[in-house]
Amino acid sequence: MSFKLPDLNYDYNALEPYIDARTMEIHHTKHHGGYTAKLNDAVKGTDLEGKSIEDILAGVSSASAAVRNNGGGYYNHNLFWTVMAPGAGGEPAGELMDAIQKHFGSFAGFKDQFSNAAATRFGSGWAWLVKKNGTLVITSTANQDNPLMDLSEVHGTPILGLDVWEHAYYLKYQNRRPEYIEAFWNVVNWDQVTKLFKG
Ligand code: MN3
Repeated sequence: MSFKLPDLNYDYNALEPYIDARTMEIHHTKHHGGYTAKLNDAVKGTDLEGKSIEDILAGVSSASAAVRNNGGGYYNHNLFWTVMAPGAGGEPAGELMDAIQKHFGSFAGFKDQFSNAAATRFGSGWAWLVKKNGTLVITSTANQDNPLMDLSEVHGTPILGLDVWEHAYYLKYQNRRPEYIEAFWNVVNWDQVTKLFKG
């Protein structure tokens, strides 16, 4: 049993004009594909072989840097592709919206805080909306770390993630990360985020 690069639920051009097809194709096939292959190499022949990615990340502090970086990269992109969809965006409803309003004051307040976490993450990393002990928390991590990792400052279940590595936006937005972040809100798949929130 080895980790497999998942197919996307939509075409590479489906998130245009917000995220361009060329970026999506390279990001999925080369970057995510690379993390997947390197993760398989890194666990091969070790006691991590055959474990779920969640189990590996939960104990990643005692694993190699290759497992941390590529295991994080594998998991993070699996999540990322599913929390975006064509014709999505807008606002969540129901329980998730109630929780967002409760913890962040308003949906606009939540968006501001999340966007700020994404914009101010220095260098490469991710912004996250995390479910933690029945509350919602916004955080960001460096490189391919994530809140499932035992070494993460904020530990919990990520339900929305935004990749702010330059490879995620540079072809279309160059150095304009805030424009990419603003565009992201047009493709957020709130149905999937709600599913993860309830799960
Ligand atoms: Mn990436």
